[in-house]
Amino acid sequence: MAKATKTSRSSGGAKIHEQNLQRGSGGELHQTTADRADTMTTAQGGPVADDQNSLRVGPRGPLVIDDFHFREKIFHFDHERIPERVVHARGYGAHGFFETYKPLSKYTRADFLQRAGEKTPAFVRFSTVAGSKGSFDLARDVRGFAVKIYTQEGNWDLVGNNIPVFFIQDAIKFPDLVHAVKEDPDSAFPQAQSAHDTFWDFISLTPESMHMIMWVMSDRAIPRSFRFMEGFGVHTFRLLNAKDESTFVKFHWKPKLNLQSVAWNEAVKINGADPDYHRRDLWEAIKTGNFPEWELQVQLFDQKFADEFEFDVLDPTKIIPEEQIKPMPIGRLVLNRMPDNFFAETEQVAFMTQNVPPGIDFSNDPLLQGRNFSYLDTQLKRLGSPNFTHIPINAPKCPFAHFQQDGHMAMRNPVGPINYQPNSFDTGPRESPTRGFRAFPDVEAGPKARLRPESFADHYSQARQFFISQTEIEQNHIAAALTFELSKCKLPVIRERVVSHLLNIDDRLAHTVADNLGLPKMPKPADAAVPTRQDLPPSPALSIVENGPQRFEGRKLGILVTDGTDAALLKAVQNALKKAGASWELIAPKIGGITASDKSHIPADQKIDGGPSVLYDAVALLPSEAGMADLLNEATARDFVADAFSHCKFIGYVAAAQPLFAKAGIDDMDDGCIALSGAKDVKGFIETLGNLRLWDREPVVKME
Ligand code: HDE
Repeated sequence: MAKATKTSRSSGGAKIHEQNLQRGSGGELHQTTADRADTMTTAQGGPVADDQNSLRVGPRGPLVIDDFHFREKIFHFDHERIPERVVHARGYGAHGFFETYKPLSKYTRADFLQRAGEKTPAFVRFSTVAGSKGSFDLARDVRGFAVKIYTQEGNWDLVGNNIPVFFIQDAIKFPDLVHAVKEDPDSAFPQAQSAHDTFWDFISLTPESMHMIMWVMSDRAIPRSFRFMEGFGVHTFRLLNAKDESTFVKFHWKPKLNLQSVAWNEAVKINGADPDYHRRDLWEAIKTGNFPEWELQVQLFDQKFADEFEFDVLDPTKIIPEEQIKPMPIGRLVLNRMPDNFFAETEQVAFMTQNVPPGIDFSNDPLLQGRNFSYLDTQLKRLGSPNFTHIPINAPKCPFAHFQQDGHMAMRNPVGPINYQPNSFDTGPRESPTRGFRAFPDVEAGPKARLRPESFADHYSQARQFFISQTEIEQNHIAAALTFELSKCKLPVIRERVVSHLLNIDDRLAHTVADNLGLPKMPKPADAAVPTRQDLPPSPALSIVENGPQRFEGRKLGILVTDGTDAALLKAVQNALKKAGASWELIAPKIGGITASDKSHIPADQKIDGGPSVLYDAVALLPSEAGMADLLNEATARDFVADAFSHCKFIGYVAAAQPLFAKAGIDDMDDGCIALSGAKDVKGFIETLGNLRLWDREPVVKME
């Protein structure tokens, strides 16, 4: 029989006596004999003597049920998860502030928009829509762009996306759309992707989705980073001033660092190399003090414009082109702090379209109205109590007072006997007709029926306008994305039906896709309730390439180094990047780093197979001759260069690196391959990187 012992074993096998344990600075476990102020306790506050061994009968006997510490610990662990969001499950948030540029009193009485320079705390959560919480970041998908601004008149939640239109015109279709795009109920796949039958079946039977489809098949759906994408409130809202006069408004967030997306071939590889690519990007930017920033711009218009506009301003599948109403900047959003705890803040944050301060009101957009109904339910389901507003991330940061009470997890409870009003005791809060929220007193009348307005009937004209607003490169990407997605559909009828819609958008696009799919014969154009307008002019604001940055600021260079790398050149590149507000990573054959030409030891950020070039906006190859000889036979080194070239990236290189191009199958080194013969070449190289890609190379490499 084994003897009972008063000792336990740590994972390293060392014997540790029944005493408090402490971690040393190197992580080693120390034994301490003194009692500590921070003694571990149970959730009830009882001090814990042993957190390593459960209570049992004899050393090899059964556990006993009066081990309340074990029971409580495991019970709590078993309940750590809350339901993930039905949509937008994978997300990442950050704190910051909104700063008002100038008083907007003419249009709104919203308090936080009255004083120039006023800063209001904010929290933002970016997300993908279709994938579950643990899915990868670079799915082809819409990105959520949900902003909570903690105003002195309550929280304003602008729960938007990075695409200004939506798939459907009526909220009642939302469950169908989401069921269709998410994994099939029997197989439970595919995860986080739209390239499958059920999604395209639904889409092909829902012509109102065609405008959105153009956006989702464009590079907008594979952004390089949250920092380089726009955000949109999507719906038309109202602003109401002190006289309750209404102005219609559409909200847009414009990234200070301009727009940038990756290519599909990159996205696929990034998902393998770093599934947390977008999270890491935001984390690193904020942690290194490079605070992402967006300008809030508004498109303002009155009833007269709404009546005269080609489309219905209540239709969420339509935009108002920026060339038609120029967006006006009204403030900026800066993200400057990561949450201390992901669960407490990012997972528990509860956005609701219903959260508007006095001075911001809804329009009758049926999608917005449906959302206003939905978001409260979802929070109750997910957070489990009507008291989810007591959680710090959701609580208003202004004084608040009401008579709501009790319920699960009630943290703020009325004091004293009065929990109603009116009351005779002059106790507790009262309504304020002047300060309080007032809805726009619109006059509504009509038959009570399930209707879709005629003014929502044009499903193709703006889809066409989006397509013709793209550069040729971007148009090719749309055709390639459609081809890729439809090639994953097993049912030929679905492919044909989608092409029949494309015929109503752009003839050349439809034929290219049909040809790429190997469609046996061209289908007839889909029946359209309204013929596609051919007269809508291109809107340059819709192209990413036309609205890209002119500088490398905020971007990252991947620098390949080996033992013997020219230390002076490396320093020059690093200094120039610092000056340009850009960052870099050093990629080396071993993670331990390299010994540079000046014999200095330089640690690496990535071993070469952990730092493929898809993770960087551009690359520099700075190996020594000896280092290159070793790398030449490594597949990862060849891929590093081959991918950078195929993705139209700029490649700086020293003479020693030249053989790698041939090994990577690149015979024709073009203008995007820039020789770095010494520090004098560095300035020009970094300036060129501002173009991000050498688009002229596209026809050669066909990176779509
Ligand atoms: Fe959402 N949406 N949605 N949505 N949505 C949710 O709320 C819903 C729609 C958007 O980071 C859910 O808290 C309906 C459009 C974002 O926490 C849920 C309809 C737009 C987020 C919900 C829509 C959005 C959500 C799931 C059809 C862009 C993530 C979890 C009318 C303007 C917020 C949750 C975050 C989340 C319902 C359509 C944006 C189920 C019924 C259009 C950014 O309530």
